[in-house]
Amino acid sequence: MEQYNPQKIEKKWREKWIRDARWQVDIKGDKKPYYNLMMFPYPSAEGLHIGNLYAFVGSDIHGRYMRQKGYDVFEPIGFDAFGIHSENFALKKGIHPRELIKKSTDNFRRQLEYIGNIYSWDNIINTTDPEYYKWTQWIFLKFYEAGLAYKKEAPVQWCPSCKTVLANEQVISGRCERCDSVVESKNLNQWFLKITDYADRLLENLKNIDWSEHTKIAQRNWIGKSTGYRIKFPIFNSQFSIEIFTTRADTLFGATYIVLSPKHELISQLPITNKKEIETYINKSESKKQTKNNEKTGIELKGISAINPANKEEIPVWISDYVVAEYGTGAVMAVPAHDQRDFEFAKKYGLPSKQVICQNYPEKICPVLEKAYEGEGHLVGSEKFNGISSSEAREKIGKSVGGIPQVNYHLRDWLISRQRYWGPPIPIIYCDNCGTVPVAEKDLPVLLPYVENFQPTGTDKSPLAAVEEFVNVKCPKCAGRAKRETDVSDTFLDSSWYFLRYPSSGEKNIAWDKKITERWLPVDMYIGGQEHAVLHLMYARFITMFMRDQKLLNFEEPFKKFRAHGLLVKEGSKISKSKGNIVNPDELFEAFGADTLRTYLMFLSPLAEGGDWQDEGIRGVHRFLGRVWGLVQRQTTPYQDKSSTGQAGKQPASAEASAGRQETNSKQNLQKIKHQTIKKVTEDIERLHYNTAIAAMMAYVNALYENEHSPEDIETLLVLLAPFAPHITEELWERLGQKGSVHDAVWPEFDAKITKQEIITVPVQINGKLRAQIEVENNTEEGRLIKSALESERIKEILGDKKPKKTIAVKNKVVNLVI
Ligand code: ANZ
Ligand code: ZN
Repeated sequence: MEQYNPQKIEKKWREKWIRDARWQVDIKGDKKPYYNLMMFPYPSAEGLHIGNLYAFVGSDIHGRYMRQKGYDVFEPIGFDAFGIHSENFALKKGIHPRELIKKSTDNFRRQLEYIGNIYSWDNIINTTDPEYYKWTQWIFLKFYEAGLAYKKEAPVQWCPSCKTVLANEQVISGRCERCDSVVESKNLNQWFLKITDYADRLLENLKNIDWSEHTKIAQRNWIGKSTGYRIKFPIFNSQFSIEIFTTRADTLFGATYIVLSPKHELISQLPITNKKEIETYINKSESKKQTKNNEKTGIELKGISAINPANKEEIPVWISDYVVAEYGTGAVMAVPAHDQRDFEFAKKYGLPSKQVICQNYPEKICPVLEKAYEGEGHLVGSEKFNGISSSEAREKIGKSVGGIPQVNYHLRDWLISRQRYWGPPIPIIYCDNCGTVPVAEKDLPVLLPYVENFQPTGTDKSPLAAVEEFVNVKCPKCAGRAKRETDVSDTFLDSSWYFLRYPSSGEKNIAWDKKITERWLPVDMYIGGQEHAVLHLMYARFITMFMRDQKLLNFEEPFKKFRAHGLLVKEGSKISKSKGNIVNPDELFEAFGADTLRTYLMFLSPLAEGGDWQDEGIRGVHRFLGRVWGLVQRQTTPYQDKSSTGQAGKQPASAEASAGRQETNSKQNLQKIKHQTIKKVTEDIERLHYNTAIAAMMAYVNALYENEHSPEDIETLLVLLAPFAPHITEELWERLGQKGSVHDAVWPEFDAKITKQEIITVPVQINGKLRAQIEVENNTEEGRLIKSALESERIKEILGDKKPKKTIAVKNKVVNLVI
């Protein structure tokens, strides 16, 4: 019998599929468009990470399934090739990023072709291609024209070793994600996009999109809407007052001191008596590196006091860097009894605390607090508000002191400028006469010049600032001497709109074609990493909403459905070079073939949970595909051959009399298993539980070996398995003499009458005595049997709170409990 040789058959189909542009959709003509998107990779020089493949295959199986369900599935791929990853790597290797990227993308493409996904290769994009970043710059201009792109001085996180500004997510516990240096704070002039204008819409729309719940929660938290009051605390004996923002106006009577951010502008104006000390503290806190240590420090502003507007008491004023300058009003009223940060601060500096919320009110005995009580309750120590519930008191107290209702968001404007080389230049020109002038659309792209020296300068200027031919330009307005902006935009901008470009990737004169976009977008299914739950997905939603407002799109949510996949790890730890546990896809293609790799990756666990790679495990899946191969071999080779394999089909002569009956039984049994398999595989693919879908197909293959079967029974298997193992199934389909392709075969339906589970009765014994009967589905697993037994009312009654010492179950027969 011919052995399963994945290298041979995969090569044959791979080459044919590339030659025929097999998976290319007809962008302008397809009738049942389905846009299946996966997060595009950053093409690293090391080649595709096995974790990329995990995600891509997970997405591809969904795409292939939808294809077999009759949709025209558009599954594009591209390269997110600008940015600091590529640039830093280029610096390390001393190779220009442009050369490096060329090599990396070629290698990536080769590997991506190997894996056998249904990519529409004609629509490939690369963010470093001027044909692409021309439109990234155009998007910036749209924001600029709308007044939503602006420049301001802002404190940024600065890595002294990478000599660059870092985005928040590049800072892990105060250190640079890449080089582990302690991050510093620095004031630089930066470009921002005004995403905060969209905060409420970004929040509200979450209700109407079908996304993984934890992704929505992450978005909600990032937006961080909070409602409260702005309340003024007059400074005793002066014309000044300090305005604070609080979400807990109900605790106003418990405010025992005020804390300002060290950057608060009032500090310099107040009649403070310890100015020197204060200055020292402020300087220290400004230069202080952000460290993991979050011990709060502070200092009192001597010579002044504030008046609590609720009870007119005089209270001290402090400064501390636990109060963020950019949030609320940059000042807080401290309520140590009901806010843990204030509690710790008060304890450290011996400041007073007063309890005003009591959690067990009617008794009127409030427990002494060992830490802040942050929950709800009823008011005490609050004069005429005593006894009111805390939720009700917020508004009553807030209003009584003239507080102004205020909604705040934690969301900040999006900082998009980078003082680096490897990105699209921001299309702005500075003219002495005309000021800031945007580059005209017809002059796009502003090409990124090829420079030998792309090293970061270590100053607040990008390497582009040293390129005279780039910097010096004529002003588009007055034709006078002017200079270009030398910052480039961040990669998050590149990736915030790539899905809009894919279907229109061939369009020269427009970012996206209206008709094409209406046909394919919004994206039907987006699968990607949970690590992008916040920034990338938020930015993509923002861009889409903005473009809708510009009347350039007719929808405002880009991704109808989003599912986060889990991480692939190896024996429990992250797969990384530094851990020395790299899994090299090329070696696996070589040893087992793409089909085995695909199926094994998906066999590990449900896609959302991520998987734990075990080197040994892949062999089992390889054997499974070998068995599928063997089935067709038996089918297509003459009868005598079959018996020599010693498998089904062999009939001992003495059993001839009962053979007929057995055969019908066997056939009925197989039909049932077949329909159950169709049902299981279909439902599991829909919820991305590919692992159990594969397990069901394994069981079905066993059943095919054990039971009399027809060629159609094998065909069903091939159609179900096709999304997982596209090459072997295509080969076997052909060998079964089928016309056409297994990938065009319609997804099978199951017969609900056949799949219906039979209910049986199983006795439950306690210490060997029959005590109850439970009704369960035929073939219920042992674990489930025991669970059902323990849940039965009768057994619960007998056991009381006793726990059985031992539980034994025999499938379809009996449950035994020993107490
Ligand atoms: C008094 C109080 C009493 C507070 C209490 C909480 C509990 P969110 O939900 O994040 O909006 N706060 C206000 N501005 C701040 C700033 N610039 N830096 C640090 N903290 C600030 O939180 C709002 C709460 O955080 C506010 O309500 C304020 O403390 C604090 F029992 O006011 B609260
Ligand atoms: Zn000018």
